[in-house]
Amino acid sequence: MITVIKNGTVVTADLSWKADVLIDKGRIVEIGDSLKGDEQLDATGCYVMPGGIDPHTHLEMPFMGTYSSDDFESGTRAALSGGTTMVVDFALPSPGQGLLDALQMWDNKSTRANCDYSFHMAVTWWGEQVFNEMKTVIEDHGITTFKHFMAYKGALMVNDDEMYASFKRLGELGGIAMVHAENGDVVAEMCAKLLAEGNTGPEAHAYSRPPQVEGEAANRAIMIADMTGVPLYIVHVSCEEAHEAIRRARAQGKRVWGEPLIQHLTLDESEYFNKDWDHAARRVMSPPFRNKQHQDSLWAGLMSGSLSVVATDHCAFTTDQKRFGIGDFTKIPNGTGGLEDRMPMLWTHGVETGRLTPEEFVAVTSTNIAKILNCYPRKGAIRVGSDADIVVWDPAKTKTITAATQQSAIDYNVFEGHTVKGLPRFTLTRGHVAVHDGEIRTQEGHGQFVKRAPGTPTNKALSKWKEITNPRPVERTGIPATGV
Ligand code: DUC
Ligand code: ZN
Ligand code: ZN
Ligand code: ZN
Repeated sequence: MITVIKNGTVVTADLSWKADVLIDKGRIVEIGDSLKGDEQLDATGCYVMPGGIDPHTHLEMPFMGTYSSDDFESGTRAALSGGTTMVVDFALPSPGQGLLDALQMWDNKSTRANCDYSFHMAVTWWGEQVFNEMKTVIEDHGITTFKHFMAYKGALMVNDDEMYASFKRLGELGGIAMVHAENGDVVAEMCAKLLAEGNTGPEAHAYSRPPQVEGEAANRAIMIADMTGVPLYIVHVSCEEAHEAIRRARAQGKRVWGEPLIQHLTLDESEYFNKDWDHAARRVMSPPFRNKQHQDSLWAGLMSGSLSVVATDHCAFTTDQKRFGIGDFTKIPNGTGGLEDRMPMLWTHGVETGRLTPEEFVAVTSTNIAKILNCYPRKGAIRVGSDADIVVWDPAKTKTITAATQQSAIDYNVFEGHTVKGLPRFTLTRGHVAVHDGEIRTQEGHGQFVKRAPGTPTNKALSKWKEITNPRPVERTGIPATGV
């Protein structure tokens, strides 16, 4: 069956023009005027854009004594409902577990996906097995991006020696290093002090992770990436301190990308104060929500290009799961959802406000991500030959976000009560119409794994460190005898 999207305006990261789009066997086969197909989707008044790619999700992830509650089925259904057609989830070995073993677990879970997906790998410990398996993961499995937790001490955190060794290996293999940038040692100290002083509520989570711990870690990771020649992607950039480090690095020619989340762009720290316990705990995530100045910094980063993409870090826990932390904020599972709302919230607060053009919206929600992760133009493009992962976006459609009608499996929504303008009329995943004018028609298991090749970007612009990495002993005479 040949599908045609008629009468819309195609919007890519470069330009917009009126055209019909013809789809056959899951791919875009023609873009032009007056095209005909067996199935016709009316895009009058709509933008025809590359489907969103969420580069950062945690579906059915074992974490903080429980599992995140959206799995690959509900998570990708939520994604498609909101115009996102690909997710990139983190395969997370527990410390001591092999990378390939963890990958097998993620392969098993992901068979239920409704849309295409890829994986990043997490490096939660370091040793010969990880060193060896990295090569297999990159070259045989097409997973080229490896995240390092600089926080979660005693659990997922890696130390600087481990991070240095891992970055070096990734640099040699053509991979990309990613970091969760927070100084885990300092966070652990602050948590212990806050608890000892009787600060047990969810607001103490925010006190325990100030912007400085994020800025410090971002700077440290940038320097280690520079020394090892590996490109660096910093996840969930939430504050000016981390953004400043990224701006400076990029201005110096370093290959560093920053990823803010839709939550940090639109919600602020007031969510933790003067609210009931459940309200605040449901918004506990790391890094925490910040004040308006930090939000302004993140928006400025998207507008100027110093921040490259927008993600969700979708990691959804129910209210009952959040209540594990009553009496001790350090036991509240960290994480918030956003997969269904990222595109409408960014359109509403970005494009409707005039901060972003529709083309820039496409860049930060899709095209830039596909390019950085090396799956462009199969993904992130409206182009002949590309996968027909498409969202037909109705800029006039509005709704008020509520958990009552969401696809996510949890019992609340951090954007509850927010009105959005700009929503999908149709979402297509490899040609299959998964959202049809508000009706969800997803197919469990339709999603396929997207393999990615290593090697395109490098972080080798600077030469200074290389001089130091070629150490030569100094020829000397007159060395004093030892032991005298
Ligand atoms: N932060 C969260 O809030 N949840 C999952 C992991 C993370 O880094
Ligand atoms: Zn993180
Ligand atoms: Zn995350
Ligand atoms: Zn179909």
